[in-house]
Amino acid sequence: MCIRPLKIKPARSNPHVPSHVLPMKPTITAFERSPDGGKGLARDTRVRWALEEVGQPYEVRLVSFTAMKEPAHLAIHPFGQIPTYEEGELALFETGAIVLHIAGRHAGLLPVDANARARAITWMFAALNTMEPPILELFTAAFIERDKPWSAERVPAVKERIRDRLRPLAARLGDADWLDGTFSAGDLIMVSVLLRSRASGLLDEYPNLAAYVARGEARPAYQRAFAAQWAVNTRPAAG
Ligand code: GTB
Repeated sequence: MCIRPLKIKPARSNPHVPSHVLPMKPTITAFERSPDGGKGLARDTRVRWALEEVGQPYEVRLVSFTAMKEPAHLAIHPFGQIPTYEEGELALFETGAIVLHIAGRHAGLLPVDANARARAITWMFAALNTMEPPILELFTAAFIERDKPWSAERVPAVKERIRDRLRPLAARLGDADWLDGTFSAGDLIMVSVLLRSRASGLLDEYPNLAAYVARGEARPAYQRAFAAQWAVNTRPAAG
């Protein structure tokens, strides 16, 4: 049987490809094996999610912890981390910048109204600058430094600092579905950041935030992003 290569029409003339799809597929990097075994907590998931929300196909280059610290990767990511984003001549790192770039290039993640757009971007910054630091601090205190003598004393204090952030966020969200009207890149980053706090049990202390995160996870685009990283992280090890 002769299998002919599938000819894909350029995005503009193919009625099945949205007109905002980029002519060149962007490539992101992700862990060859995430330490979380596919729970979706590594930060490539939020970039995959953004790309899925806007219907932009993408390629993934998997990198090992060793490769991340080598010159080829350091040329793209000065801190030797994942994820990165390459699109033609453009190479980006930092998930906030990457998601903002995707949201700027495509419809669907930022409102058209200038003020609403600015507010959505504000929520992205709030997630990354105000919510994420204490959540990461807990990970450091409870896991990375769990054998240190200060860990037991430090964990409750850090948990309290997280509550100090979750409480006002829960109050602001109230019974709304999303932080400022319709779902935006602000919600995408916020949900992604809050997911990292779920294992601690703190998120469940704020039922509206737990429901907010569940709403984010239930979005078909999130499901596709999660499934894609799950497939990578649960595939059999190469023999
Ligand atoms: N501020 C940067 C961004 O938002 O892009 C942070 C990027 C970052 O921390 N990348 C991590 C990384 O490359 C992966 S996501 N680490 C390797 C290194 O620094 O050498 C962080 C992460 C890792 C593991 C889990 N986990 O196993 O649950 C969750 C999140």
